Amino acid sequence: MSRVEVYGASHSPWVQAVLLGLHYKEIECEQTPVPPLSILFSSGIMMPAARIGDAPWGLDSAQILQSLGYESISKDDLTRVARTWQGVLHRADNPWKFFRGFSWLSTPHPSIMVRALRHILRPFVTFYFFTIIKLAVMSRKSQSPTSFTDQFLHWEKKLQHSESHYFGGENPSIIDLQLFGIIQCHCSIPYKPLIETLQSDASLPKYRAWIARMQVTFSDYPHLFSSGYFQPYSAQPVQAKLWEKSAFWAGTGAMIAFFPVTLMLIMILLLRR
Ligand SMILES: N[C@@H](CCC(=O)N[C@@H](CS)C(=O)NCC(=O)O)C(=O)O
Repeated sequence: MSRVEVYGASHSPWVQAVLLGLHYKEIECEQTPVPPLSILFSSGIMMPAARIGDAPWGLDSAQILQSLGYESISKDDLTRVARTWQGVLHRADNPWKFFRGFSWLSTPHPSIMVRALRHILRPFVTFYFFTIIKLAVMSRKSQSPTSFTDQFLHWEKKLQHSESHYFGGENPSIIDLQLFGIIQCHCSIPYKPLIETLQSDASLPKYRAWIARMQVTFSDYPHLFSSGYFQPYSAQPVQAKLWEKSAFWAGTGAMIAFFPVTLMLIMILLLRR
């Protein structure tokens, strides 16, 4: 396989789906948490984006996974997967937890200068996502569901009528990768009531068993945030080093100090969406 580059942070469910898909197929990738300029000008902050060899950057996790060899899934399945994402909006309830969660993300790269620059710039992406999540919560469109269980029941029922290991049969499909990506997103900045629903709600036994199977399959995957919340428990992803976190907070401080500029850039990106 040619060189694969992925832009995106592992807090995003859709970036997770791509990283999980690459990991399952044992394809190495170079991941960057800040958008390369060519992406910033064409599609803004939208993640994931991926480039395989010399092909242009591609957007959309399902499309990217298809270009990696996964079979396409129906529109209906895509919509039903996306419904399990609703509670994720709670991640911005507590701004401190939100920013701290982003500060923990490590961004592997052999060059210390590149790593430092990424950590200094990453707070901008964090501010951007904080803003769009807050806007989504405010615009009643993406209201949080009253019950956190309902969004998973469709998939629970599917598992009750299936003997297979995965939704995809013998191998994970795009459905497995996206659903499990959403679980990783829930666990990366946990909203306690939601995680507790997934961990212990009596109507989701099969879904939990599927999570456990996925955890075994992806036991050596480096972005497994769910490992601390579901069986079989294992270590959480490696956090950024202290100096890297400090660079992140220095970048955050600079963006607060120049808040009018930060806000103007966020507005420009929001308006061209
Ligand atoms: N259907 C897309 C969804 C991608 C998406 O919504 N990404 C979010 C991050 S989780 C994003 O980058 N949003 C930025 C924006 O809307 O400007 C996929 O599967 O890749």
